[in-house]
Amino acid sequence: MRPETPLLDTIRKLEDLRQMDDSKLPQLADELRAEMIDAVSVTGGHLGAGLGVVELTVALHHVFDTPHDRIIWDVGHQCYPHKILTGRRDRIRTLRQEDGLSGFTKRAESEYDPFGAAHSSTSISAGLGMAEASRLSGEKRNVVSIIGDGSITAGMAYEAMNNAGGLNARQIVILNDNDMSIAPPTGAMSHYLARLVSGQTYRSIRETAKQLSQKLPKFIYDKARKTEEFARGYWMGGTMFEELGFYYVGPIDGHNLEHLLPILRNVRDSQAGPVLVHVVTEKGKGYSHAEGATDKLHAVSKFNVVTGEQSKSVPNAPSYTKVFGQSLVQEAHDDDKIVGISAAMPSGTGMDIFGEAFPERIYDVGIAEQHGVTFAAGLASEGYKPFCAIYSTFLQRAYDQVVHDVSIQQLPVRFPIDRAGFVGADGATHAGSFDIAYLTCLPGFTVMAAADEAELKHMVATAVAYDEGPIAFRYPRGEGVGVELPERGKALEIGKGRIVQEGSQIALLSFGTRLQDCLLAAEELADYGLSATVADARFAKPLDTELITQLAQEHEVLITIEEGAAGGFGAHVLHYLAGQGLLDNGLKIRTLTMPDVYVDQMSPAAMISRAGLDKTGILQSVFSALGRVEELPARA
Ligand SMILES: Cc1ncc(C[n+]2csc(CCOP(=O)(O)OP(=O)(O)O)c2C)c(N)n1
Repeated sequence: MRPETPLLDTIRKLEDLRQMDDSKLPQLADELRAEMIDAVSVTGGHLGAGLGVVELTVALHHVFDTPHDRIIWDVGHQCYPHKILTGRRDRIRTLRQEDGLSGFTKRAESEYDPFGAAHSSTSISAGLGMAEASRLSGEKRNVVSIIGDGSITAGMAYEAMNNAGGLNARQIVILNDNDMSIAPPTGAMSHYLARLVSGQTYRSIRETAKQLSQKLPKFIYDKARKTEEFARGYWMGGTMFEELGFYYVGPIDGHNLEHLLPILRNVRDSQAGPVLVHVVTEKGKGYSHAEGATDKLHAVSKFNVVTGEQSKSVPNAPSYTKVFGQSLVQEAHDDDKIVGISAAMPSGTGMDIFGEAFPERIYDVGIAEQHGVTFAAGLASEGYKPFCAIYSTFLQRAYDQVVHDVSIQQLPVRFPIDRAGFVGADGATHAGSFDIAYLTCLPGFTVMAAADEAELKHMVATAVAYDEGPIAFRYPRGEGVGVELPERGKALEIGKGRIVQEGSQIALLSFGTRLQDCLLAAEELADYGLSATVADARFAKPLDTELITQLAQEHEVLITIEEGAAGGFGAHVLHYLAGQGLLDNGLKIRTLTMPDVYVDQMSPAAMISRAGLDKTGILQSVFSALGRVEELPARA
């Protein structure tokens, strides 16, 4: 007997999926799940979330007329099954690779991705905009936003629901409740959802259909009867979603297509105002190694599908994240005013290390960066020393809180900024590009960058000791450079850099971890007979003006280098030099920064090299400043 063609292979376009009989969809879902596991095993990436929405993805594309109907995945980290079904199966093993598919939804990649994401909790707002656009233009379409129980902890989701309820917008929200964020979810909302799922107030199946027919304005009775036959979905009155003006349907089993399909059809055909379908799923569903893991394999490196074993690179040095967490624990033993704040990223920020040592002094506020920053400001106003640990990219969301609640009041909130600089496979949405620029423009803000892990330790100590105003210190993703760590960090003098190597003609002034490449470049410059001074600025604000003046006056060429967007450290150095007239004597100066483009996913090393922020890039700018660029060998 010939083996049957897998159903997944028969789907050339979405129309094939739409024509498929409902009875075949569970098998299709199984194949889709296997395909996704296999793909991620060779690329690495987000695994658990996608596995949890396989059936939901199949059901949505079967029921809705995408891309005319809009499907918006919140965060977008769960969209791999969606990518496989929407014409990207042949490229799915290029996920998160250079020139490959993005690990998130992306408008430029496919018409089936109507809205790009990667930062969370935007889907209801974007969906509402699309729903209103469709009402205004008269072009009738369904708009479905899928948001997780973690992502719905963010204020923005409620701002959107408040607006949608007020407008009585024709919008569908699917709450994908897997009782997990990256870490187990925290906060009252999570308890509330748990009560909805496990509460005693479920109504009977018959009542469910009856109530649906009462609540949905254009309820389709036949389909409701099917719902009654197939679905164990329930209707409950009085949820907070209803108070916000949504029709609430659920909770229903998000892995059971016999439940999902009739309810989605019903909602599609009978909807008038906003509807929220509460779907219960399991993160990591269908892959035992994910189901059994405490983090449900949220994100993985390449792995062996059979054993679940992930490939590990042998670290040469501890990660910056770990050095930060351990240093803070050391400091906190001596200072009981230190408290830690994380916005749903305890392990990513090293705050889990602090939390283990001081469970009473750690706050995981959920995906709520804005609240986290103002909450920290409140703590600081009462004399506490909050370390508000938020990645560079996610701190963007709390910018007004940083300015208005922290900076203007000069409150001593400490900002450890992890993932500062290029981050690699997560691409432009996750790059820590802007923090230097957006913090150094704020009056009275102290901004540091660690050149290596020992410096990071000193910066933690500096932040503990500094109580006069807000202070931030940035450090990159990944492991340190392998320098010896001091027993204990020592507070640095505010606004003072250091000369690492003395020279006479060329000055390389680094802010952050690019210092290592400056040292390599200086070594090579010596081969060309050029003597280089290498300095570590440590502070982008306040600037070490004495050091900068000296470098400008005593060298022919001055190069600044930072792993951040233009408008940051180099811009401030230039501004200072210009203001002092120190550019008037023919100083040759170059400011090396990230390029003025959003850099898509590739390895961090490739990003740095393309940006010209590696040794070769530094050499090239030195020689171009000297007008001797032809002396350099071309970049390999
Ligand atoms: C603004 C913002 N903060 C933090 C993150 C990091 N992050 C990515 S996924 C995630 C958890 C999302 O949980 P949930 O919405 O429940 O989705 P699940 O992964 O459980 O499917 C977090 C905190 C983010 N993407 N955006």
